[in-house]
Amino acid sequence: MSVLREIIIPFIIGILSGLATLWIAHRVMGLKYKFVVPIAIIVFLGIIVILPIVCYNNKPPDWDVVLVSIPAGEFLMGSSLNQVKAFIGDNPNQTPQIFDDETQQREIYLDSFYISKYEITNAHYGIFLHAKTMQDTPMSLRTQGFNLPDQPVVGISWYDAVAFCEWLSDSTKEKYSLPTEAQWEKAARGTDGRKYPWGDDEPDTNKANFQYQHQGTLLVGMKPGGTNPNYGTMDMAGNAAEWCLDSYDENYYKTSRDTANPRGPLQGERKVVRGGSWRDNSFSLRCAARNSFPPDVRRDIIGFRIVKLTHK
Ligand SMILES: [Ca+2]
Repeated sequence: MSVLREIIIPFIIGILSGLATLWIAHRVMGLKYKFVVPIAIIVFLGIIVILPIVCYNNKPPDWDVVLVSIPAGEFLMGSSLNQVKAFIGDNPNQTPQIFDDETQQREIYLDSFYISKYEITNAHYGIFLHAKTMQDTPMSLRTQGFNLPDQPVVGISWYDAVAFCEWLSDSTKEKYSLPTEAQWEKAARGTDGRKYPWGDDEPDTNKANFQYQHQGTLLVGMKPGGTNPNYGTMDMAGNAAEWCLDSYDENYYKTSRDTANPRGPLQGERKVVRGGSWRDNSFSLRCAARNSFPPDVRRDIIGFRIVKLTHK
């Protein structure tokens, strides 16, 4: 909250407007004080209440989030059994069961949408905090090593991320949201069911911030080798893991019959988190890998990105 612009400036303008009203009504129009004073008070109160709402709260933010377009059409969602066999290979630590929630693979249609090219940053979240004074300051804005403006915001709950999208929608009169699990997966892997955003090669230091390569997040967009070549999305693998809109159901990929714009279960104790983080190994960075957390947790590994819907 800005005391200057939401209290002091409206107060000064209110006083001046009230005095001007008093002077015009009494000296110019010749009205008696018993009529003029209540009018001046009403003008003063109206200014200090209405001015912050009209001039500030509904003002679209100074917004620089880069959005990329994801065209309408089908994509391969989930992992096929052949892919799972290939993933396991000769690794004795991996069994088919650990891939259970991401099989089976199916073709899914999505309407077109926009998604943020990068994770939402501390700078973006700071604009939101400035407007929404009841929101808690997240861990990444309080902690050295995480608090640069262009690092992703982390340490925010699913509810915080949803509140951010609702505020942005109100401010811009556009429809913003967290990505559904299907939107996130298509934006990460394109249409051909690849393993990682860039293809099937294993991640390295040019492609992703992962597996404690750094002791925290990096500025967004620092891993050009990890760019999705179809859409230009970056950091879909690693850096901050990302909240999705959907509730998590471990059987959803097996049981769902939705083949167009799936939304996941409406109820659930956990929300989907995708993409892996700076702490995770390559297993969690795969585009089809599914993770989940209770919606109220705030972890230093979880941030989010946003989608803008092209239809209301
Ligand atoms: Ca990420």
